[in-house]
Amino acid sequence: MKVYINGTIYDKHDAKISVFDHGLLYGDGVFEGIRSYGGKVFRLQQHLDRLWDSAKALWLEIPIGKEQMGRDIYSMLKTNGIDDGYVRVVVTRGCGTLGLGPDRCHDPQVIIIADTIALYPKEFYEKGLTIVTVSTLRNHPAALSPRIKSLNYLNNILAKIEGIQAGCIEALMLNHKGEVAECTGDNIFLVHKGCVLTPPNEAGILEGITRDAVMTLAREAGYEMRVTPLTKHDVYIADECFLTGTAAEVVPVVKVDSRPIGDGRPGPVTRQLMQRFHEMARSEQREGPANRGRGQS
Ligand code: PXG
Repeated sequence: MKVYINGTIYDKHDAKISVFDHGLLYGDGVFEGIRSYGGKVFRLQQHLDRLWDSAKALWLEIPIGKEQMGRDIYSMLKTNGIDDGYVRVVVTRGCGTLGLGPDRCHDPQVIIIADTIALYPKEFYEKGLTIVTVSTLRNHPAALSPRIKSLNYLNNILAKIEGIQAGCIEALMLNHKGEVAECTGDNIFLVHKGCVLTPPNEAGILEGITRDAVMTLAREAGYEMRVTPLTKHDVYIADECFLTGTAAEVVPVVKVDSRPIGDGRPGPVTRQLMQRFHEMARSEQREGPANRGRGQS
């Protein structure tokens, strides 16, 4: 496997970054996790836009343009012979002094890793996940906005640890107001009385690209799609619950905090949207996303 660092291609074992890089010293940098289906990168432009927005929020200038980055992502998929896979793009602040100062760093590192992705076991998609609400609150947006996909994921990792200790693969995080925010690496949706519900950006979440795609699909399928603040109460009384994310795609949740959601099995709306998401990924692979109502959220 080959890895890209600043335009140079290295063998996996030779792809190395300095111990003085502020990405390592401070988690100072940004990243994206992107899927490719049949050799076509899913929602490439949206991922690039989010990466550039995250970097801008951190006063970090990405040393190449979006078009170049897009070409380099495709070329790394080709180099590694991957059609259905996962691309991790990382931009670090680069080397500086041992002090915090981002202004002392002048050599940001752009890393592209194109790999295959280990899917969640099939039974999760058939039987649904069990998750718990954890005590670690999602970052306060005024402290470190969850809209920034930064290399500092400790907030999510602390929540994930709580989830693991409770025997769960995902964990539900609330925000500082006690509202439902998102899971550690996935956005959350509920289905209640035929409406599809998901928390708004103001709840302090990553604006997920899978979430955006699924909101479009829910509207296209004729459901009322409500982007609205949600509480644990809404989760407990929901008919269905599911998560969305680049890694997970669309995955049902059947139990939250030991309470069965609905009848405790993946519901019909969830199954329909899972199906439509796979069709969308396959069709965009052929046609591109141009006519699919992007940006409706
Ligand atoms: N919330 C958070 C906090 C995330 O990190 C999502 C929501 C879903 O966003 P997208 O754009 O992917 O629909 C994420 C994304 C991993 C992994 O290795 C996690 C993500 C993406 C890729 C890989 O666990 N999280």
